[in-house]
Amino acid sequence: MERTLIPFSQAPVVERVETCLLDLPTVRPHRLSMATMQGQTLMLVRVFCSDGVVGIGEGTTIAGLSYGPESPESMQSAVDLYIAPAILGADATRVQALMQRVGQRVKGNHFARSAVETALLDAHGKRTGLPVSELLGGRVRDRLPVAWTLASGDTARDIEEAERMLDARRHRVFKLKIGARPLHEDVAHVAAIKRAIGDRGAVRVDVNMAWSELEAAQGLAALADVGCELVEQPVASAAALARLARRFPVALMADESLYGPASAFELARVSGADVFAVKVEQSGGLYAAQRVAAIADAAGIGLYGGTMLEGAVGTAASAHVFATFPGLQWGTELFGPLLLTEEILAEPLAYADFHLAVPDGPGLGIALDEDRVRHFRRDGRRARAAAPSSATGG
Ligand code: MUC
Ligand code: MG
Repeated sequence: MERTLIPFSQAPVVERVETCLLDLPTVRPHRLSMATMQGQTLMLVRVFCSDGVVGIGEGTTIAGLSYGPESPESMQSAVDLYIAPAILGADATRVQALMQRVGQRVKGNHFARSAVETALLDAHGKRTGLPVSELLGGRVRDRLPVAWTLASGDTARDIEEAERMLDARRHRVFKLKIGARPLHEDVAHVAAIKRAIGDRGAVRVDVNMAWSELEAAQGLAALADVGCELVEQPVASAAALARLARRFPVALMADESLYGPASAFELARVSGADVFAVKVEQSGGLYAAQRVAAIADAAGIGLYGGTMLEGAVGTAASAHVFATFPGLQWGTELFGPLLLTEEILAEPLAYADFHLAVPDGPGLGIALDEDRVRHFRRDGRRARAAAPSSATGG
C-alpha cells in the first residue's frame, strides 16, 4: 500500500517553548556523600506545536550544582536562550533531526537537552497515539522493578523505613547512600541493615565517588563480607573503577563515569564496570540512553535503570526508555516521585508489588495537575504567599 507523506509545509511546527521551576519538599532529608537534600527542584518544559499538541519534559538534578555541571536554573536558561530558538518554527514530528540541530548549537547541557527531547517525544506520541516506548522501538516489558534508597543518615531509621517498604510490598531492593562517614562506620551501617533485612531484600550501596582507590579496595572487600551485592561508583576516576572491577566478589556499577555513548564505549572497551547505571538525562536524552544500553549489551555489561531523583515527568520518560531495554538485569530505581511529598500528576504513577507500571497512554501517558503545578512554581502562588508582607502591604 502506498503511503502519502505529509508535505513539509503542512507538518506541525514548534510554535512556543515554555519553562518553569517547581520546588517540592522531600518526605525526609535525603543524605548523599556530597549533599543533603531537603527538597527537589524540577525544571519543566512545555513544547507547544501548531497542531495544538503540547509535549512536556523535565530536567532535574540533585542538590543544585553538587552532583553535576547543570543546575535547574542553568537548564532553564539553556532551554530559554539557546535550545528553544534552535527548534522554533521547525517540523515538530522530526524529533531526532530536531535534536541533531540542537546538538550542533548547544554543546554539553545534557539535562536541558534531555528535557526538550522528552517534550518533543511526548508531543509526537500524543500526535500519533503511541506511547513514547513505542516511538523508541517498542517496549519489552510493561512494569519495572523499583529499588528504594535509604538515606536518612540514621541506621535505625533506615531499618524502620526498609521494614515499612517491605510490608507495603513497595520495594525489596535497597540502595544505601554511603561515603560521608569513615569507612568502618559505613560498613557497620550496611552490615546492620543487611542483618535486619536478611533474605527478604537485597542491599546495595552508592558511594557517589567519595572514596580514594585504596579506600575503595578496603571498602569493597568489607562490603562483600557483610552481604552487599553491588557497589555503585566508589571512586571518581574511570581508570580506578576499571582497576577495581572483578577483584572482589561484589558487582561494581558505573554511574557518574557514564555521561553518554562515548564514555560508555570507553568504559566497555577497558571492561571498566560490571553494570551500567543508565540515566536518561546524564546520557544526553532518551535516544542517547538507548545507545548507552546497546553498548553495554554488546560488551556483556549488565543494565540498571538509574534516576536523578526526577519527579513524575522525568520518571515516566525514563520508564519508557528502560521498558525498551532487552536486558534489565539489575532492575531500576525509578522511585523519584515517591521521595516528594506532593503529587503533580492528575493521575499518579502506579507503584505496586515492588514494580512501577510503565504508562501506556499516548506520549508519556501522563497529565499534569495544572493547579498544583501553578501552586509549586517558584514564581507561583506558594512563592507569593511566602513573600514578606508585600501581599498586604499594597
Ligand atoms: C545517584 O547517584 O545514583 C539515585 C538515587 C539516589 O538516592 O540518588 C540518586 C543519584
Ligand atoms: Mg549513583
